[in-house]
Amino acid sequence: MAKKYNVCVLGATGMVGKEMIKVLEEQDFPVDRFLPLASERTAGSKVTFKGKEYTVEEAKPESFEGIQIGLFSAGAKVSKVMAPEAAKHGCVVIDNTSQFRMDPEVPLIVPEVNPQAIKRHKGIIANPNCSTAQMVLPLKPIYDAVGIERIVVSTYQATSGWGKEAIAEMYEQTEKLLADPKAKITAKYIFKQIAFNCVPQIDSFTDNGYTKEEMKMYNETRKIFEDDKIQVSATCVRVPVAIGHSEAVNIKTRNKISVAEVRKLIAAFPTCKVVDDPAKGEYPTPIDCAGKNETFVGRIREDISQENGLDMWIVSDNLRRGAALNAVLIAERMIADKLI
Ligand code: L14
Repeated sequence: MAKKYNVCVLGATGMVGKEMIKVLEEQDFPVDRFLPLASERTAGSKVTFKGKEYTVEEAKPESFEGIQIGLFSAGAKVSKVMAPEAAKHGCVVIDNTSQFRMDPEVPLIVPEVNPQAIKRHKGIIANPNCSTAQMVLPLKPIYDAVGIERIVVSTYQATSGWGKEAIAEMYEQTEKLLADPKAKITAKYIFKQIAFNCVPQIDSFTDNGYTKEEMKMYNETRKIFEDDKIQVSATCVRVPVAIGHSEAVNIKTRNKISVAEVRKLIAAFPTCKVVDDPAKGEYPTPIDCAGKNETFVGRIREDISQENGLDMWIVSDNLRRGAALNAVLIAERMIADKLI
């Protein structure tokens, strides 16, 4: 009999937490005991796992007794307190918040890209930022084949990244403006009006003029590729899309590679899919990618402005690829590699 594991999902009532539960079911993850946890605010609500209803319990240090795997997505502040507590109880935490990503003691993992780093964990493993995760996937085979010196990326990020309140805000503003184009809009969760607009700010600003989200892409890409020479300049933009982040990515490779070769490499890379047929008008959009596990790549072309330059368009379901699925794939990888 294959081994089964006691698994908790902390943040079980949030968008990513719910997605984690769905992905555990879909992947038929070997769950023995299932424990949904949340902060005090949403504890007591119900979730369903494999047809059975569970009451979400409030996370306390002793909640992790006997739990082997913890998928955390209840915010950085909760992870800061609870992840070390869980680790103390022998629970391996796969943390989806930004709390530990750049901690040198904590591996930052996209399982198809840097699985070798998982074994260095000391109880906590970090899931990267969603925009970074979907970008490094199709870039990995190019990186391995010809090297990448620099990445310039602009993101078009869905409102779900900022939580269910942000999605609701987008629809409310849209309805209000459809009813009355002159309606006064006051932004609440997203920094500016998001309906019929785009907002070049995700997370707060840092001293160098980049936002935290943009600096996450810089720092996390370098950590995942274990390469502090790779240069990354990101502009992260919120767009009125519910699910699915898109990215216009420009790279400069060390050696030359043809577009045909890039298409072949990405198509052969696990969980990546090339949707790229300009003659037929085929390329991925977030609507096509929502609910899917793959990272979709289109618009692959040679950059006419520089030597060894390539442009491409990368789209993925931010709640899945960038969060829930990545976490479950890390756990699966640990089982396959007998690390748990
Ligand atoms: O760092 O699209 O994990 O709002 C994930 C969602 C950052 C913001 C993270 C978004 C967050 C992102």
